[in-house]
Amino acid sequence: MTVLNDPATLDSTVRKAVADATITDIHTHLFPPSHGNLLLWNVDEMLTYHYLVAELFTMAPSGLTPADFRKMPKCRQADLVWEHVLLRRGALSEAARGVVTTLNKLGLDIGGRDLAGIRKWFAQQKTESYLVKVFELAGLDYAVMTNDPFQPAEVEHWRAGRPPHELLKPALRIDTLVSNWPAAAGMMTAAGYETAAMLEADSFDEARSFKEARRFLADWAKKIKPVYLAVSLPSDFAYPTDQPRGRVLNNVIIPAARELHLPIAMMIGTRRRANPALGDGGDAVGVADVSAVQNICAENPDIKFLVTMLSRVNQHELCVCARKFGNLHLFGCWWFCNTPSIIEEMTKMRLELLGANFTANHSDARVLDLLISKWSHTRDIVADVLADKYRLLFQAGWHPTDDEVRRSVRNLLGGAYEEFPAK
Ligand code: FIX
Ligand code: ZN
Repeated sequence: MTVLNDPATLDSTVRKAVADATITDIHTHLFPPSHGNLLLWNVDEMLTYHYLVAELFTMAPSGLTPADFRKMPKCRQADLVWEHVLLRRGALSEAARGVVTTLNKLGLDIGGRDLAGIRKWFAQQKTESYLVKVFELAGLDYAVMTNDPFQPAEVEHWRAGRPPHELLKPALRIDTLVSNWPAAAGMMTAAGYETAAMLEADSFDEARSFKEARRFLADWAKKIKPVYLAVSLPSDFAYPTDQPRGRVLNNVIIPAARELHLPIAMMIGTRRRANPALGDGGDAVGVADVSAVQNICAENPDIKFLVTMLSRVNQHELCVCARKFGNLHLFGCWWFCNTPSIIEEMTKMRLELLGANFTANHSDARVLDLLISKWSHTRDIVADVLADKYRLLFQAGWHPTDDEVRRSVRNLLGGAYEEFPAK
């Protein structure tokens, strides 16, 4: 343990601690290689990431429709993004820079703009060893997946009962159960659980359906061993509420979390399908009501909630809310907030209001390779923000030790998340 007695050493120690820190990525959409083509990787997958497809349609030739685009082979889709978003408009968006950073850190000559050569390099990679290489370059110990028991393509892979992958931990995603009961009931019934298609408040059928839905979650938890239950919620999410969503939360999700000793991750603020033609890229953001988070935390003090919100507007109120509830852990700069200016602002504000007791970011990566750029960009911002906070602390008279610095850095990048369930 060394006390850092001069500002220059403190600055370099902070920056090195962030650069060297092992990161735990607590929310992604990645899959193990055993899930076959559900694991997306390579340059064409990066170029057709839905963030970039949405950008393409803000600048594409007017004759190109999303429906025509979807019918094209992936490499043709990637060509269009490459041409319009990167070459013609100069790759200035965060999503475009992500592809550039990733290729550069993989050692490819992106400056040469040789897409054919880059494709050749990817064609030579083998999935398993490439996955390990990407995790090493990004500096991750493991990433948490999004595993949806209501997606038949995913269920099929879990049925095969293959051993877990050491770099990827499961999270049980329950959006359908929470927000589309009729669809969830149909699938649970088909899988042998006695769930009525329509909910009728306080009826015998409802009580039995909820019991069966809890059994469904318990069976899935046993099968995949998730680290948390996860749900995304729209910007009009309210709690408490008599709506079916409120009854499912109170009678299925919260009791299941209690029984299974699992935190509930809530990602709040979507406006799904604002432009359905764009698929995943067609979702938008709305300002949500933080009192829903406050109420759910207050009413369920024994349940741990991991929360992120999509609207920048909600971030300050959410930080204040997290100061009031030890069962609330803030994580990530979600989706449209995962841009340098907003990550910087959110990380500063969270540090000022919460200390090093939140998770600065998650990647949300759907394409494996993008772990590299998403974490490289986040590391740079966290290093700048922390270096400045430590400078001010030093000026105030506190001389941190190198151990203290490393501990705070790790807390922001996965340590606080790992400690949260046991708190
Ligand atoms: O709901 C979610 O988990 C979102 O992160 C995704 O649905 C979204 O499409 C995404 O990829 C955001 O980064
Ligand atoms: Zn996500």
